[in-house]
Amino acid sequence: MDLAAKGHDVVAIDNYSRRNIAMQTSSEGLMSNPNLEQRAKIFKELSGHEITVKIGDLCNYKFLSEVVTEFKPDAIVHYAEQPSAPYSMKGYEEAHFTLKNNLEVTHNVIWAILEHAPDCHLVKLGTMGEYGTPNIDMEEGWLDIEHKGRKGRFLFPRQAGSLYHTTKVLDTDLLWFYVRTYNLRVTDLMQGPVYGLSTTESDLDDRLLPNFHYDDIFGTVVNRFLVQAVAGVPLTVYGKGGQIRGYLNLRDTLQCIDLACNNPAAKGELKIYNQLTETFTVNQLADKVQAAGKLLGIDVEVKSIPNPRKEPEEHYYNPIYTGLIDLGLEPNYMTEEVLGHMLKKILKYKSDIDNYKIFPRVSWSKNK
Ligand code: USQ
Repeated sequence: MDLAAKGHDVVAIDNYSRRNIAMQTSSEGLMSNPNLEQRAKIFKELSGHEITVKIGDLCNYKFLSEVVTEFKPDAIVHYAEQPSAPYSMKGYEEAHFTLKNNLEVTHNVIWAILEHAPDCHLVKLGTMGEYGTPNIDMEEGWLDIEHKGRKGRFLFPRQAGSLYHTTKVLDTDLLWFYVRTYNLRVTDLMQGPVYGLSTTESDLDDRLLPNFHYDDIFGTVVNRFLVQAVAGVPLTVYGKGGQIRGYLNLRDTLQCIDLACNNPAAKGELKIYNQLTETFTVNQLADKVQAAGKLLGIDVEVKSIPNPRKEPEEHYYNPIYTGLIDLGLEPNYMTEEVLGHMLKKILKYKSDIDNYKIFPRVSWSKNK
């Protein structure tokens, strides 16, 4: 919707994979969303902008080839992956699906570009989680190394903390291989956990709201904490709560996609940006949500629970994230006002909150 509103011709492809997984795992979002075709229709009625919708699976190379051949895109924004770390750690079936789906889709997108739209720029959603939590500064994708008196430039070392994050590491390797071998043009966005529940376009009508998850499978931590605050459930800090990540507002993800599309990589170039606007520990997030709640008269409790994940709970974390700012990103920071605005919106849907979805149902250690 954001790209269409900016005057681009947009085709949106979906196979409802996340909706299906959400249904199978009782992880549906707080607000029920009409399907993509209905949303495109609502958006057209309200804004006048047309979005072409294709329902199909990008693992089906024939389907993808037909869309790319017909549309001849200047850019493909590739979000078509199973995005949940907990889901990928649930058991064999979930791990296998995540690995197969994420790599196959990425490989198919690469080949559809090579065969049918060789000048097309691929904007690929990666994740900050590819780097893990190294004890050195996280550069934007690349690291200059001096070894035994010689120098070289390499992909920054990656050591992910879930199978989902590992598929993104494998994606990066695939992309880099095809970039240097077949002159593909790629921008890989290393995104941190996103929070937020509205954008300029979704503000037109609640039926255009993004999928707002607060469950342990698809919900990211800030969204989860805000719903927990409204539900009167103590905020679920995993372990010591010293885990640091780089966060960004949903609105800023749209800016980043726009900036990436408008500043395409050259042929044979892999651009990598660290996509975050500020870093916090989980404890700091809990404090922020507590403070925002207080302003609205909501008494928010915080409680550490055993960490279902295998991750360092106290660690060094210093990502570099100047690339997108240099291109013009204007961050929307996690202020009390922003969190308060979200809380007010969630309050409207308070009676729909299902506490069963809140507590962790997947452990990194016991389901393998
Ligand atoms: N956490 C809690 N309590 C909760 C939920 C999470 O303490 O109730 C902690 C987690 O243990 C973790 C941190 O908060 O240390 C962030 O967790 P998250 O669930 O918000 O994010 P994560 O699982 O890492 O994944 C999300 C997206 C994923 C994206 C990633 C960016 O689901 O698609 O790739 O954020 S990053 O984390 O930088 O890898």
